[in-house]
Amino acid sequence: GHKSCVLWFTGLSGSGKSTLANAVNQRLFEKKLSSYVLDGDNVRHGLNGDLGFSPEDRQENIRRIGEVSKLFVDNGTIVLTAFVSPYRDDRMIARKLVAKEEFIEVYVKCNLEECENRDPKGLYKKARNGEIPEFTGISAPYEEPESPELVISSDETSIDTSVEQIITFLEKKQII
Ligand code: GGZ
Repeated sequence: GHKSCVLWFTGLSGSGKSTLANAVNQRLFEKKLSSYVLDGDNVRHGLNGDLGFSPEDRQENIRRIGEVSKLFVDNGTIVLTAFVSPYRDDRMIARKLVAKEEFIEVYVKCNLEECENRDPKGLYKKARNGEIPEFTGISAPYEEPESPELVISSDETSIDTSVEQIITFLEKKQII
């Protein structure tokens, strides 16, 4: 058996949150553990399709994701969320919805220059051209976590090593 928890990935667009969350999810699946990834692909298009990127909409985005995460935790699932979640207060709202030991904030730390170089969807380029307003890191803030449970420096660490770091943390905390 295992305990359920929320692995809350936060970081800039292009920092590697979804990639890492999906890689950890795969490892948990191989261990026959129940887990699920929430990210922009399955949440922003559906449940939160009515929300944009103003500070108010981002807060509502994160609040709903926090509530959905709580439902998954109630179900005994390890939930991995991959959202920019740039505001400290909003992450705190999500944190407070579950028990203290059930919320694991994972800061996927990657310098802006590297994210901008990667620019997998060409969004930074558009943001620089003024085509996307309020773009995190360019024209909207990213508030770094002050005391995340885990920091992954994705510009210095391979995905495999990062996955190991997270799995080892979960084992140490006797979640898995
Ligand atoms: C930041 C934006 C924006 C703006 C569209 N600012 O690399 P991506 O594409 O896949 O990740 C980004 C994603 C951010 O959505 P989140 O739900 O994670 O944001 S938040 O937690 O702040 O609510 C990016 C894309 O959507 N995107 N416009 N203005 N990212």
